[in-house]
Order: sequence, then C-alpha cells, then structure tokens
Amino acid sequence: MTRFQVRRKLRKACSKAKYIALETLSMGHESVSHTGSKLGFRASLKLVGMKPFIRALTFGSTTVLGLSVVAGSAHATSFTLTSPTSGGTLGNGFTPVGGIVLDLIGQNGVRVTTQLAANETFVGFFDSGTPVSSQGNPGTIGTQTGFNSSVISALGGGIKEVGVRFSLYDGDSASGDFDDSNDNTLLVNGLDFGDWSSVNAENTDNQGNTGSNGFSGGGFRNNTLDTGWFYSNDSTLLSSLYDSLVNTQQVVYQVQDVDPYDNYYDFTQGISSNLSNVGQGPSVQPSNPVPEPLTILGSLAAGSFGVALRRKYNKQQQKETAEV
Ligand SMILES: [Ca+2]
Ligand SMILES: [Ca+2]
Ligand SMILES: [Ca+2]
Ligand SMILES: [Ca+2]
Repeated sequence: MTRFQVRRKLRKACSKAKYIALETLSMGHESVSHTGSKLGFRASLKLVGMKPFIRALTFGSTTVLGLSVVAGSAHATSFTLTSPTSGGTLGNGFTPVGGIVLDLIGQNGVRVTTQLAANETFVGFFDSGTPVSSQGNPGTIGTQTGFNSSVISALGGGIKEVGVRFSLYDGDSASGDFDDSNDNTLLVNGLDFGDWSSVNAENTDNQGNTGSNGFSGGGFRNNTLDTGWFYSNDSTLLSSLYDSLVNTQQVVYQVQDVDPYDNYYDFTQGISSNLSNVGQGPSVQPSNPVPEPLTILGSLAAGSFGVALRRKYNKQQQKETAEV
C-alpha cells in the first residue's frame, strides 16, 4: 500500500467514525450491532467499550474539559465554572477565576450569561478608591452593560433563576473576620442578593486551579483568593430584577456594608493578569450546547482506526521488505 492510499483510507475512516459516533450516541444499543456489521467485530467492541466513557464525558466531565481549555490546566476546579442554576456548567470563554459572572435563566428556560472583567471593577476603600463615582455605601463594584432589547426579550418575559459569581482576595467576610455575619450584602440593581458571609467560596491559585485552603464554608476569607456563587430563584426578587433590566438595560453590582469604609477591595488581586482582563457582554446561550463530546468521540474513534491502519501499513511494509 502506498502512503497516498494509507492517507486516503485514514480520511475515509475518520469521516466514517464521526458519522457512526453520532449514530451511536443518538440511537443507543441497536446501532452498535449495526455498526458492528459495517466496521467489523473489533471496531464495534471498541465503540461498546467507549460508550460509558463518552457518557461520562458528556454528563460528568464537560466542566473539566471546559476548564482545561480556559485555564490550560488539569487541576482546575469545577466549582467555579459550574453555576448553581439549572444551566450548570458555563459555556466557553468564561474564566475559572476573576471578574463578575452573571447567569440568568429566563421564564422560558433560555439562558443568558455575561462576565464583567475583573479590571473593570472598583479598587480601594469605598470612601477613597477608584473610580470616584463608585464610592459610597452602598459602593459600586462594577456595572455590566449591554442588556439590549433582543437579549432581554430572549428571557421570555421574566427570570426564573440567577447565579452571580465573583472572586475576591482578602474579602474579610468569613467567620471571625471583621466583616463577617451579615456585614456585607450584595446588591444587584439595588436589590438584596444576600449576605457575603453565607456564600460558600473556594480558594484557588491565580489561574483558577484548586487552592490549598479549600472551601470557606461561608464568606470570602482574610488574605485568601476566594471565588463564590450567589443564587436566587425568589420569584418576587427576580421579577423586580427583570423590571430593572428592562428599565436600565444594565446590571449594577454593589456592596452594602453595615460598618462601611473599613474593608479594602481589589477584584484583580491574586488573579493572573491574563484572566483579569477577560469579559464578555450578555449573550443568549444555545439551548443544547453539547457538541464537543461528539467531536471528541469522532477523534477518538478516528484515532483508533488510524492506529489499526498504521499497524496494517507497517505489517505490509515489513512483508514487502521481507519479500525484497
Ligand atoms: Ca464589620
Ligand atoms: Ca484582611
Ligand atoms: Ca465593614
Ligand atoms: Ca479586605
């Protein structure tokens, strides 16, 4: 067999494997025996063996896959990239740490997500930091713009669930810190989204990999980089939030402090500079965003065919050499 022929066979095997992968996933067991007749016993065994693995990829480890793309690391935590809303894992482009992530689930189940870059937020004490216009109590952490009428109308007339994630170094709101137990409250468009001390937060390194300090169990800790999710499905609160979106087309994140101006905030501190400038405007997410595992199955299947073909090619070569 010439190299050209091998390459052509490989290409054919690739497209076949991809097609079969799609079928196998959509049709279940019956298609395996069907593909078995087409591809031979060994190939069908491979696909059978792969099915549970692919399931795991689809439902269990999509987060890990997403993380390795974003953070470029195998140790990235799934906690920060998994929203507490029914939407679950964030789509591509979200950093595992840093910035303010907003995850909205509309009345119709449609998901809208956005991330305000960390370096677009307030820095300092709220009586002296910058930008000056954000000072005060409540103080403005940052503002997410871009909620135009098409994004808002995608939500189907209301909001069912909201998740808000931010990362903060030295938050001082965990148990025993000077701003613990109800001192700091998150306001979103002026609405109460909860006490910072009751939000579980996870320590990470500057790229979003699991940190040595684990979970706080509540609050953003002293001298620690912590990332936590706020969540609400309170229909009254979310109805007010929806109205505020319609009226202002933006989301203003603020902190209300019971004893203000004692806490220093820098939402870029401890976060790698390549992550602190990453943000994206509000966008409507596709309803069924799981194409990656299929592509992966295609590549895996194609890979194993490739190996088989290469073996065949090598054998042929050996035979030809022996014949010479
Ligand atoms: Ca305090
Ligand atoms: Ca501190
Ligand atoms: Ca305080
Ligand atoms: Ca602080």
